[in-house]
Amino acid sequence: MTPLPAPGTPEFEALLHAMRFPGDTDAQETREWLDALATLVREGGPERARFVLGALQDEARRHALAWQPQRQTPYLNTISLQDQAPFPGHLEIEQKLAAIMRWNALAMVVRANQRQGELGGHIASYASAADLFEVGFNHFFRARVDGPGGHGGDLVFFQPHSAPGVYARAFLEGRLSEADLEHYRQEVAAGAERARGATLRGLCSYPHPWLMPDFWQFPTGSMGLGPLSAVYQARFMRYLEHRGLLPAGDGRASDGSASPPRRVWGYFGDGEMDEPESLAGLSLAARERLDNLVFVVNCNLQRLDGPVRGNGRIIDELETVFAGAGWHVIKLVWGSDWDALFARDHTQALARAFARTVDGQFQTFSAKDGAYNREKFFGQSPELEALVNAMTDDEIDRLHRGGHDLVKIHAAYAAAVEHRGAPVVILAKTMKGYAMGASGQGRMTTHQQKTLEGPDLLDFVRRFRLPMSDEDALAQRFFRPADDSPEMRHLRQRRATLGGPLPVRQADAPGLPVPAVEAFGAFALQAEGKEMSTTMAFVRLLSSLLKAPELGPRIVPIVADEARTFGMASLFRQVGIYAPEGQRYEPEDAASLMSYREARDGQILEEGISEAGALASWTAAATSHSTHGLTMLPFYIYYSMFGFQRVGDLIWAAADQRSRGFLIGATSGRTTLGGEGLQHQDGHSHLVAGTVPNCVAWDPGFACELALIVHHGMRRMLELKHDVFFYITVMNQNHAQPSLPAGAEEGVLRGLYRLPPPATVAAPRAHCVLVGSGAILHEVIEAAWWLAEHWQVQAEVCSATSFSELAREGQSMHRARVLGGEAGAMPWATQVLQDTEGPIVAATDYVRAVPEQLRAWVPAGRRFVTLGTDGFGRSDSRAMLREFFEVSPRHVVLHALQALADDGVIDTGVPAAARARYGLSAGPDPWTV
Ligand SMILES: Cc1ncc(C[n+]2csc(CCOP(=O)(O)OP(=O)(O)O)c2C)c(N)n1
Repeated sequence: MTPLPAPGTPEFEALLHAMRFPGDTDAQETREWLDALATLVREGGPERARFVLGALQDEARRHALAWQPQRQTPYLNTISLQDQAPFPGHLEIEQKLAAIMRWNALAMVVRANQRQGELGGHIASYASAADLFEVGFNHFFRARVDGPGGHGGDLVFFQPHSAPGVYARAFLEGRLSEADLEHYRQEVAAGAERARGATLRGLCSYPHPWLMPDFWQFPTGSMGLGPLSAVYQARFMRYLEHRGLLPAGDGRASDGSASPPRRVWGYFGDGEMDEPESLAGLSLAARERLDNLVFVVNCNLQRLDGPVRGNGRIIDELETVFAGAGWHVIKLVWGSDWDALFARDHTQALARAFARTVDGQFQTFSAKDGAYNREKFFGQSPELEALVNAMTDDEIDRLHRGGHDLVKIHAAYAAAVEHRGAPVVILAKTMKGYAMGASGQGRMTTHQQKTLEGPDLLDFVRRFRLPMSDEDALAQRFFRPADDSPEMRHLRQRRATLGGPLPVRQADAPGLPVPAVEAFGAFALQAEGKEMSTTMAFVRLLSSLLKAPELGPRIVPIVADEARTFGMASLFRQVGIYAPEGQRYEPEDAASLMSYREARDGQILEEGISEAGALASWTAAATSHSTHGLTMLPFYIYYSMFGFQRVGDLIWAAADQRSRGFLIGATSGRTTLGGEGLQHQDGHSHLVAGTVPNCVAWDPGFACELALIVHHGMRRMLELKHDVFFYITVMNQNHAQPSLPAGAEEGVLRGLYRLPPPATVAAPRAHCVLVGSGAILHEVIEAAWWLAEHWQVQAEVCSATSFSELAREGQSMHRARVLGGEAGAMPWATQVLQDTEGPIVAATDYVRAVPEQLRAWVPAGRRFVTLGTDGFGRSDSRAMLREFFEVSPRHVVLHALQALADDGVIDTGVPAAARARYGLSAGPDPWTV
């Protein structure tokens, strides 16, 4: 081995240069340029250096060099040792606290699985995230404090599989008991014990506000939704500030006292960043300069099956992606104990070795011991070897990654909160399964590991010097230091300084007064035959509600580039489109009454073509009562096909968060959107909506029904504060709108009511009932006429405003009866239908499974037939589509006659005659073609 030239000698410099710039054809010239830059930095300062580099870049463009600066920086910490903020905490105590959290979290999972092997749970994720969380808890996350000098509280999204760590902290804080921890993932059993008088609660697997409504704020269990939601929460916070509804987050509380700005912190996995939704909000966050947003990506280099980027480096990749989107990137790769190595690394051998090492290899290094690392990593070159000569294998083994070093983490967070003008991402390198011993740390299988062998448990306790007996360690006893111990005092003091414990979900926001329905919906209640579509009626209702004195400003209209489609363009002028920079151009249509008006305090959230973004915005507004203590009321109107089908998982998460607001599925149904065809025609959103427990779904056919339903929803959400949201479908077909029939209100709001008979037959040969909803209600009314005119059959028509609510009520009463509970009255559907006569035909613009929900509640002995639009949509006129799907009046009539014949009330020749008269015959089923 040739000895290295002495540092400082020209030979040494030449060697260094060759290593740094392999392939340099003129080292002398390169050196001159580098020296010039060094002089510029030294004499002109960084600002001047940046300016000159910008000028050079401009010049390079003029020469068409097609050169772009690399987004990727070396695999080193962004914050250098000299720029590192001093650590203000008590390092030793905080390290100990982190170890205790780790221990209790792992004990919780292991014990649950010892009790019942099927419960699952994760140890390795939190083992990697613990230090990242702890620095946040001890130094940054502010809790909500009301009153003068208070603080609105930070919003924190926790990585879902790390939930045990958050429970472990709440245990030390005295917010959860040992019995609670023992019921991790055993919520049902806990409920049973509580019913027997025990005071304990079950702990849900992942963050779920539905299941722990005073604890979790944001559900993150579905990978990708957390990052997207965090962006839109931060954006909604700004929206409220710009609209003057919340004090500005500029460090001043409303009473003028100093108060740090509120922030959104999001902790996400590096594997999770592969989800399209994880990246979907990045541009918006940068475009709107959301410097109230900090992402911490826990780069433990592994996901569930294996390495996130075995053959590459996820930190480099994410740096490029985030920086490209306009975020400020802070790489937190190496811990403090590497600082000494870097200081001695005159040849930059470490940086070069890192540049050669891919994540799959880094994972192996984390799983192996110090001897292996000495041989395989530091053994790569004499310079590297020399760096660790004086270190024992054990010391090499314990070299920290940046995400496990409280001091470095603190410095990264401190820099993040200081940064202005852009959101910040911290890419923190950690080890999956950190300190889980030989069978856990860095192992391919570590994600799903739920047990630790005895020796690993003992190693853990010794490594972190937890004051536990071997017996306690082997029995995985929970550990809680004495109340007056330095650790507990520190823990309490830190959280007290930051406003109290966290996470806490509050639901004490004052409600809002709901105007009387006549005040905003009189035009719909007394429509008297005026022509309009329910979409037009909705826009008119909304426009009127926006003017309501108290409620109006709290309404958040949301669209995803479809405002014109739904006739909402007039709102642009009326309330403006939210744009943090205002309007820096003269809109093309400035002279028009409906001109495109963007404003800093604009009220409409125009999300562009992003249903996921719009839904995330809707959720932020719909949860404002709990996240900001400020009740808001969002209305998001969209093509119904692009709702439950397209962003169903986001709606599920919104439901989990106890969202309150309106989702308006416009142009819904398979046949109201003539021309658009298969991808646009929604025949199933109502089926899915009915599966979301707190979603109340409605399919009104008339404007008067719509007005009542909107009013009812506002009363439930704003006055009664029910944790429900309304899904209402509206159509774009104009109809003569009737006034609300007398006495119909209760029926409209319970899901079914009888309309005044459309036609009366003097001496009917038979009776039947036609049930319709939404668009098909009008076909059914037409069918009632035909039945009277053509076949002397008296048909009664019922409007079903909500099949799912009828079914829910029926099921609830049935269950109570079977289980010997309160018998209750008869289900509403049964009550309404029992006063009618003859077979019942129910037709909708949705798959048959929607009206089928009524079958169980049809009075005994009554024939029940459903018609629907099962199958793929088509492009054609509405009338042709209704023929194709067999929900047109003649099909409804034929099915009613067939049902009467099957009941033996009329002759079987009658339906045959109807087939002949209407030209109907059997072809292939529409749902197969
Ligand atoms: C949408 C979705 N897909 C799949 C999963 C299942 N899943 C849970 S955790 C996980 C791996 C997470 O890896 P990473 O984000 O790197 O986090 P880590 O646990 O490694 O910190 C997967 C695939 C999920 N929860 N959500």
